[in-house]
Amino acid sequence: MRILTYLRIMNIKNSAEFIALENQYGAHNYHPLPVVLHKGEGIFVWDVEDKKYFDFLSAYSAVNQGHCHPKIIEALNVQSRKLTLTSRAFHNDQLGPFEQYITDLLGYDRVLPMNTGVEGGETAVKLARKWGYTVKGIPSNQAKVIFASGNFWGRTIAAISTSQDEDSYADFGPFVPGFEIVEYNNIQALEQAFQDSNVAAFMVEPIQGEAGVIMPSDDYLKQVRALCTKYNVLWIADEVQTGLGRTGAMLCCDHAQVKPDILILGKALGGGVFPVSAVLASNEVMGVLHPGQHGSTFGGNPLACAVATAALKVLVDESLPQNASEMGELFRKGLKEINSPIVKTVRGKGLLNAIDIEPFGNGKTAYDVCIALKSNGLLAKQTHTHTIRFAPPLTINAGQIEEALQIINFSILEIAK
Ligand code: IF1
Repeated sequence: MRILTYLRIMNIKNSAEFIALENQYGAHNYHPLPVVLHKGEGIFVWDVEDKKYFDFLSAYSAVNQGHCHPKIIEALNVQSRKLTLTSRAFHNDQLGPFEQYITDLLGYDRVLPMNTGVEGGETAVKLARKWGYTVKGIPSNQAKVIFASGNFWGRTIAAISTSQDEDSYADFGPFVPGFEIVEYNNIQALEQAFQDSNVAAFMVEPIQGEAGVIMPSDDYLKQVRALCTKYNVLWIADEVQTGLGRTGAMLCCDHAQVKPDILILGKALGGGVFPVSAVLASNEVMGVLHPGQHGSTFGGNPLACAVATAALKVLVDESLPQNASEMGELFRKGLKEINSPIVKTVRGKGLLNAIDIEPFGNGKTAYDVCIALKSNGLLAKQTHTHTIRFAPPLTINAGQIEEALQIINFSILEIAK
């Protein structure tokens, strides 16, 4: 029976059959676009019928360096033949050099490697609480962490405890206490919340991704920095999505020339290969953790360290933050030239961009635009009903931007008919 099933799977060739398998045997926790991919190279992916697409999602910014970047795959191959996992019960010869490289590159004293982005967030919250008790002097179990409205930082119980999106949190309670929400981009509300001396930290994305590429006012991050310093509150920046070149600087916070106390990275740190996340902080903050108080079986494994080091070096060696900045300008200029009343707004920074679509008279939504884009050879994903995110790999060049703009232009005009 098992062999028969195997043969059946081996014989399956077309997209519809792969989709049917997922529908029958998988959990229905996603609603993907109906495309089945089997190959990726640079900014392109191919479906099982070998149709080629521009990838304008980049696995939610996890593939900033482009699909199967040769240097990252080389690092993966070389290390995977030598040593892949030791656990942190022993040292390995990849962890130290990775830690040195990433802290030097980003200007932090110490790093704590984890795996997924949400584990990075959990780590940051634990660090902040412990710092709150052992350094700031918050009474036991009274620490508060403040989050911005519209935040998204993953799917764990702690992460959904700060969510205001019903799909994310409904029917998953009870939730983690000690969290509070203040309005994003509202500095007065933040200062109000900081009046409570039990506040240990404020966690915020410099640009909110899932919320729809929502950018704060120009001085917001500078003011957040100043307020956190004034009230002795740790500022945690969730740069899981915005970090590592995506917005046209190595970190999105670099645009405002401010440095968070705790920095969370994920996604592109794994070079599009597998999950690697990291939390960076000062000696004072990271120093609150002692052996046995936090960790993970896979965090800091030699394969991850080799891949992450290669992933960072590609960003630096190929000046991808700079390219993202230039290509982003070009791309938004082109989007703004699309001559259609249904494109309501164009916004973004670097290659993290979005457009809002005017609700159609014909009942069509951003999802329908994504379907049209797909049939014309470009993959993008809607967020909420009327927003489409455009975030290609940072290796894209000007000619490819122009070509992609033509597809977007054509698809929007087509669907608005
Ligand atoms: C899903 C969106 C993106 C993140 C920020 C932490 C995490 C994420 C700022 C957690 C993850 C994801 C997860 C993915 C969809 C996705 C997403 F559509 F929800 F909005 F990227 F834009 N902080 N974002 O954006 O990282 O644990 O997943 O590694 O399906 O949940 P993770």
